[in-house]
Amino acid sequence: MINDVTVTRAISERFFEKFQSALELDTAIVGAGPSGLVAACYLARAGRRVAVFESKLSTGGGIWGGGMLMNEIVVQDDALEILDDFGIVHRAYRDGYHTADAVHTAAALAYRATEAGVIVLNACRVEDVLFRDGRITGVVVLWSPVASAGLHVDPLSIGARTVLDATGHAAEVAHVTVRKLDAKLATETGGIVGERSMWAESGERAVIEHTGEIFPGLYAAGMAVAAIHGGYRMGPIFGGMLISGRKVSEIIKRDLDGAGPGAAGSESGRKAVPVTGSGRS
Ligand code: 48H
Repeated sequence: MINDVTVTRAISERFFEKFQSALELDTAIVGAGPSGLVAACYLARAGRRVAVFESKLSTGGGIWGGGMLMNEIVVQDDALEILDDFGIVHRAYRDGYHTADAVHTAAALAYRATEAGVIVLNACRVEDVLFRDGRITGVVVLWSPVASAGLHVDPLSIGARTVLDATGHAAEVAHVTVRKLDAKLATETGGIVGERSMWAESGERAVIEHTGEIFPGLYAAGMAVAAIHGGYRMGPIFGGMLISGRKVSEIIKRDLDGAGPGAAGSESGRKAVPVTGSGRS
């Protein structure tokens, strides 16, 4: 016999267990695209407490549609070990080029990340950051349907020792950090340089190279890196996104352990210039 109220009780109790365990994190990841899910999975496998906040209902970001809605993705040699690590089936195409089914890839990334213990809060939009003593110390969230309905509802705060902007082309966390805190980022100009046109070879290289901390406590991976640092776009080749996700997980792990230049929880400012004032976010 099924009791309808028990179903409601089960969902609400289990959901709030999950939500409560996401209130104080080692890493808050904004965006459940390929770079965010790969970073989340490796951090969780290394024992870190990680949650991913995704404004859409589905995870996977830009993977599902492959290129122009042809649902295959291309991956280069360097990223094959990540595909293998996630159990993603791939096929050799020509020298150095491999393909994978986009739906299978999106599903496998979400499966492996959640299997590793990553909490995913979907339909949950990050609209602001927490800022204390010169560092980003968390994110401010609101349910996406509430945000898009324009309801006057206050958001809630999530504490995190490190925050990852994996929001893709929009680089939303970096934008809010610059806009609201007058922050100087660790970029060539100190601001958000803006994404350039299509040039896959250069774009992939630059995304991987510039993946890392952009402001104390705030890191960027994936397409957000191209937007922040002024890299070229690369179309539906996804190796750079996966490698960028893995690279940022290594950097964050090092910083959480206190071994890196931007040691999480410390006040070191790395290349970024801390904003003045005591914080107003
Ligand atoms: C919560 C948010 C918010 C927010 C956005 O776009 P993505 O797939 O990101 P990446 O960087 O992992 O992968 C990029 C890739 O998909 C791509 O677009 C490529 C390779 N393009 C090349 C080209 O030339 O165009 O995923 C980002 C995710 C999405 O699911 C968004 O919904 C989500 O972030 N998101 N989630 N709060 N404020 N903003």
